[in-house]
Amino acid sequence: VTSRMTTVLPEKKEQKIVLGFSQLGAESAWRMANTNSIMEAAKELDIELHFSDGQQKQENQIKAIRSFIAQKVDVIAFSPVVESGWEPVLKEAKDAGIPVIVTDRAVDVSDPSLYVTYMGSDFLEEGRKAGKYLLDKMAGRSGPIRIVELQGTAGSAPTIDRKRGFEEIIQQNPDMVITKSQTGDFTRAKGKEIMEAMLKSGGNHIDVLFSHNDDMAIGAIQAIEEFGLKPGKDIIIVSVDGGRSAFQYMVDGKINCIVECNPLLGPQLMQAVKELEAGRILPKRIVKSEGVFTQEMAAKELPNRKY
Ligand code: GYE
Repeated sequence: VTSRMTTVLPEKKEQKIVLGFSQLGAESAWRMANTNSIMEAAKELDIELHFSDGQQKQENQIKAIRSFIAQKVDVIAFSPVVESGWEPVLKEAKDAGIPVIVTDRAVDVSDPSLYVTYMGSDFLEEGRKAGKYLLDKMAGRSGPIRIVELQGTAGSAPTIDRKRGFEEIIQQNPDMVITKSQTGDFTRAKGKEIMEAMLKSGGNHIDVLFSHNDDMAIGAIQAIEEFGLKPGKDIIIVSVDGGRSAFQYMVDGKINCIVECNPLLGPQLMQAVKELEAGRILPKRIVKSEGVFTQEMAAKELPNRKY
């Protein structure tokens, strides 16, 4: 009887790969595009995605990763809100034999075997690109050039590296000084709030705003306009990311330069998941290649922006 039963059963179905993904939050246009890209790519490649939003809190992400381990998913991927503090939970994943892919933001761990690959942008280079633009833009201008900086989330890889890369380059012009630097947590609301405070304590002494992302730049633009100054003219604005709405601000002359950071990591991530499951070894670092856009190119590039 048993043998007859097996012959009528359907062919053994291919098991879907299960991916647990811990997203860090929903703080920016970049992040929303990143999440959509991951969800769409999973669907397209028929990967079962268990998605969790950490709401910009490391403890939530650690909980999510622990629950993926308990669920025995095939692969775990995550975008770490901050760089440090991941060793214990990554060790738990390793002990459970579940490979971990780090995506978008980097982790700072002493044991590199705790993850299989890190896939994302070169934030240090992004900071340098912003600095280089400013060096050229301000060449020949005398006197102090006073820069205010809106930093992203404290302790996050893009904040640490964009700041470092930017400072490394602007040092070449001793007239350039960062007069104020504060975190706006990568959000529009905080960008506005902090820019308002900076303007109140010395608005006419700000020449440049370097914002670690578009959302904070857009918030700051609102504050600058309400203060009665012209963004892009009275205050030169350099931002990072390159989403559609920021591009529109650049077309309108309110942002001077955007250093691109590409959030569309989904296809590459799912590709890596499939390769891992097929037993291949991945390169330890996969870098996204990105450009720099200025006002002169803004109108032409706008229709190409995917988010
Ligand atoms: O620049 C910012 C987002 O981690 C590269 O996070 C990402 C950054 C991006 O909130 O807009």
